[in-house]
Amino acid sequence: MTPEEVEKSGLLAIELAVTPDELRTVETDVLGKRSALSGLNQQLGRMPAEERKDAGRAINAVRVRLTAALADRREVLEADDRRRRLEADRLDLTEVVGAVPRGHLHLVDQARRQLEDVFVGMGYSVAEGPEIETDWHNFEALNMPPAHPARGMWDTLYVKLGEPESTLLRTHTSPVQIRVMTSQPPPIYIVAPGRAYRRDTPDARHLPVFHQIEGLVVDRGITFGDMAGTIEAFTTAYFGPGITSRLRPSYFPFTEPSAEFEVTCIFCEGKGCRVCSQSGWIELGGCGMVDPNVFEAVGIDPEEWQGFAFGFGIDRCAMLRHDIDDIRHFISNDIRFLEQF
Ligand code: 2NL
Repeated sequence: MTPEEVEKSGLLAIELAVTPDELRTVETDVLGKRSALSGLNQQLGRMPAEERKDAGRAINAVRVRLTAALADRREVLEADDRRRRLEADRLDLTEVVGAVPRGHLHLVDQARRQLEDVFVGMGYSVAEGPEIETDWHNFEALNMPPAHPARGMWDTLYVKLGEPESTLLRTHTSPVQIRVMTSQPPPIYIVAPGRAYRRDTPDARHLPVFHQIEGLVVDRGITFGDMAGTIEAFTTAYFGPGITSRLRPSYFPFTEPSAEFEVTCIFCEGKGCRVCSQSGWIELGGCGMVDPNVFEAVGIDPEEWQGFAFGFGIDRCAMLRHDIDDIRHFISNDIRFLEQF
């Protein structure tokens, strides 16, 4: 083979290699010890001296060009190879995977927070206390001595601890207010939201565990009018404009005078319907001026301080606002119900 032929076939082989691996084999074939090029070099020795120089230069030039061609081809093939690997490894960051599904607060907790917000907006603080209580905090301090007939208003769940019937699950959140009054001086503006317990058989309107929020104000010169205005303000803030409140006389051992408060029926907006028995009003909770006996029990002078208190069910509030017909939905753990709110 002539140097030109060696070059031509070498360049062709280089061009035909399609991977860096193949090119390495071609390199050995084209430039290695057993290559045609090396063969030409070996022939040099048998040449006449005057031809040897030119022939040697020609062979060397072929080696230089083949080496350059190999380097060029290697660069192209390695770039190709890199691009293919990157393409295969690429993370598609544009892929839409959707939001991670998140839960949310139970409707009763949402209602509790909204009610807290309404009262905090009126300058109240939120107070908390234990759910297991003493008879004194739950009953006696609230003007219900042992054997008082009013205790029959609550079906109490007792805890087997200490003297019989001395420890119980609180039947309302009033003991929280008793604790606040025995631990800090007036003026007091608080709401006490939380769980309360009664020995009830579950039905559409009752559960043995329910949620209550009670409010307590103790200050100088507090009147029944302040109470009515506070209840009116909270009703409109929570249920919306157009919903107002009214009071009707009632009885509680811990308030005197006492009242029940009602709100405009949210289903018929006061026109009268089946839900409100055509009255246009729905009963929500109770309220009244703190009985002087309660103040005496906690060591507050009823001549100097006056106050009002009120209480209502958080569950019932949420049921009214969202048209829920059975309190047991709240604890049935049916995700289809819970997800609606
Ligand atoms: C109702 C009625 C009421 C109170 C709760 C109260 C608390 C203290 C002193 C006096 Cl420490 N009163 N709380 C007063 C009147 C009514 O709740 O129907 N709740 C669901």
